[in-house]
Amino acid sequence: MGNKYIYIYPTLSMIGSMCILRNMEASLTARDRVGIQDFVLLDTYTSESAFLDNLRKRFHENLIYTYIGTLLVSVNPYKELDIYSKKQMDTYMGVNFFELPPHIYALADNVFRSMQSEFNNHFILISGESGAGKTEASKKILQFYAVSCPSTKLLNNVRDRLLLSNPVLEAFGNAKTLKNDNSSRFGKYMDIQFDHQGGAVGGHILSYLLEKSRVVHQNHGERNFHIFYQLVEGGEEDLLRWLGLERNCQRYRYLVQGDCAKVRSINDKSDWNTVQKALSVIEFGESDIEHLFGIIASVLHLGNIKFEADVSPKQTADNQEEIWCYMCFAFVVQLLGIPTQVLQQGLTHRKIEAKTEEVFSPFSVDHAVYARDALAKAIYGRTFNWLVNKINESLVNKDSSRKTVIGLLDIYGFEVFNVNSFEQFCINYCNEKLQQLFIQLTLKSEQEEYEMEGIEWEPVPFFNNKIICDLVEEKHRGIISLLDEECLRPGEATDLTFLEKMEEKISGHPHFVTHKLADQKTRKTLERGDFRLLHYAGEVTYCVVGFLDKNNDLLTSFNNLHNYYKQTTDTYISVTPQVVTQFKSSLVSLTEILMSKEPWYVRCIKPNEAKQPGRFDDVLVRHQMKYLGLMEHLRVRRAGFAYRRKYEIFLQRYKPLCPETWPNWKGTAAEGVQCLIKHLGYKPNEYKMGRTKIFIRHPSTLFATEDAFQVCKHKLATSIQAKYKGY
Ligand code: AD9
Ligand code: MG
Repeated sequence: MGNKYIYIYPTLSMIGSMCILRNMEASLTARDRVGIQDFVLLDTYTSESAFLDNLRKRFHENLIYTYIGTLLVSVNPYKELDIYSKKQMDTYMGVNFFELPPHIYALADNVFRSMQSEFNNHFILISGESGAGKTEASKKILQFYAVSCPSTKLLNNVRDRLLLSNPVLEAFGNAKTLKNDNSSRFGKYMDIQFDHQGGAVGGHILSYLLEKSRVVHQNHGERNFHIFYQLVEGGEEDLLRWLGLERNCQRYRYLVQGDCAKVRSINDKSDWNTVQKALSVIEFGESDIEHLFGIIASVLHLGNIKFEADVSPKQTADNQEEIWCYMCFAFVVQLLGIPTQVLQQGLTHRKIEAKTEEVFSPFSVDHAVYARDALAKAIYGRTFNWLVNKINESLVNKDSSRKTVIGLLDIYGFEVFNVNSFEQFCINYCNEKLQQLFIQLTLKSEQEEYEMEGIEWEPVPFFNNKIICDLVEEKHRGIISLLDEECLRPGEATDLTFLEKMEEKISGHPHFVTHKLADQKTRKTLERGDFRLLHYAGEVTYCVVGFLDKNNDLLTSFNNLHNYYKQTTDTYISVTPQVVTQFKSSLVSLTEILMSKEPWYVRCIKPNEAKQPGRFDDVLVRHQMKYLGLMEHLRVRRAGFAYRRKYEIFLQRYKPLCPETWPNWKGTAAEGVQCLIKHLGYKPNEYKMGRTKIFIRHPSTLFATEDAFQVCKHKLATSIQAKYKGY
């Protein structure tokens, strides 16, 4: 049995032989059916239609993931796929990125191994519009780390807290919107800290601009934050009694504005149980939990307080409705621990500080409602911040040894509704900033890679959305500055004066449209109180009503309310007031945090607006491909070379194709690759040898090599079988 394994060493020219052709045809047919798993290898890579075809083909085969190099494109399947099991995780652990079909686990694993080998910090930016699957993707990544990282009792503790912070934050920060039944109404950046051995030893969460206005108002078909419904539906009898709540969402004004307290895809009762378990694991003591829900209940009670024209609440109630209102008021007093007198006056009067005395002037009914809602929003917003801090405390790693981190960024996606307000303005501005970061980092890193490897490249033209970021945030001239200026003129400025100011200062900007210019720039008319921004992801018309109020910290305009806020000893809500326009600076610091780390991207795509499986809307997807910059990213990746791989990895895979490199190559990996490709007959203009990597210009060269490898592998397996048959 001294025979060597019998198989051929094919060269590229031999690929024309019938046998290999048949194999190529087989793999081409497969490629035809399931598409190509890396867009970089598309022959017609500049064609949007080819890109779309590939994405659609794969989607219909339940292949929701596709690469553009190391960027992962994910299409929301809107159904459970059997691809997230422990077995699947094991399959992807420690395997080279391109060896298995594209998967979010492959990306997670690759990031983890890069961090381990380079001992540096990384982040994964997950983007896409509302409902595209960002939050699900970030959970899948976290779950992968939870399973794949080393485990000890101590580490399991951290792992459980990291995982369970999700249901808690989602309960308090997510809500059903028209776009998504579990829409994130806050931005989240989470650092997972790893020790030298790769164990997850801690974490930290930064939250961004919670959409507080949802607490008091929801559009038709939308809900308040999940936690309110969970409490009313799932809270234990004793707890509800103590909080003075009825088990009926219809009884609470803040829960029924959108007229859809019940949602088919959501089980509030079982979600309540999940949140309770999670809170106990994240070290929330009993008194913390009681207090937390005391505040949540007080918000519900606040919403039911009504006001009459004589403004001050009456001392006696004469019908069921009024009794109910009085009870709610009494529960707010009790649960928040604010004296009756202070709360009553705070909700109904403005305090005017005269020289020697304090004068209280009564609010109109509208004003009182406004003050009530302002208080509810402020309480909820501060409670949310407290919750994030509390989770962070439980994730702190006390060991001071050096750690590396993987950051996960899951921020609300680009949003366009029929009516768009300040919230959408902030969310869409945030998405502009992230797109800007993506542009800087992808172009920068690509350029750096070519430079580092000593390879010449041609820059690719692309739309740089910096112009829109500047329009929003530029000092003195930008929309945020103009808004801030108006907010500093209380009594004089209104939403309309803000609009006029924008018309005066920025109407010449190519991405800004007011009703005067609507026909010329976008050929669509606008209402008087609207302005339109031409975002990188599409046009959005904003209704200016409420911009000033929402940008101000509402509570400060009611100074006596503000004062008792400060008076209250309740540590859960007496945190320094936060101004909404701080968002801008928090985004700037987020950008700095991210710029210091190695970037990875998941681009999520929503296949249809109906949230249904199996439906792939070409127009909708094409639009997302465009604004997510996928074609541009692909062009940049392909600008010079379709494929690049470290010498070691390339050699390891393809060395059976050459007698000199198989089974072992004695020289350096670069020399081995040189020898291998010479044998395969690569032409000089088809490839470049960088310092650490080989760069291949056209995908067809790589396909041919890969197909040859498959034939070779098959022959090798057959010859081994033949060998052992002899025994
Ligand atoms: V928003 O900007 O927070 O409004 P996301 O986060 O992009 O949005 P999310 O991850 O919440 O969207 O996904 C929306 C819904 O799509 C989920 O609730 C799931 O029902 C569905 N989804 C998303 N990704 C997957 C998946 N990989 N497998 C199955 C999925 N269903
Ligand atoms: Mg989300």
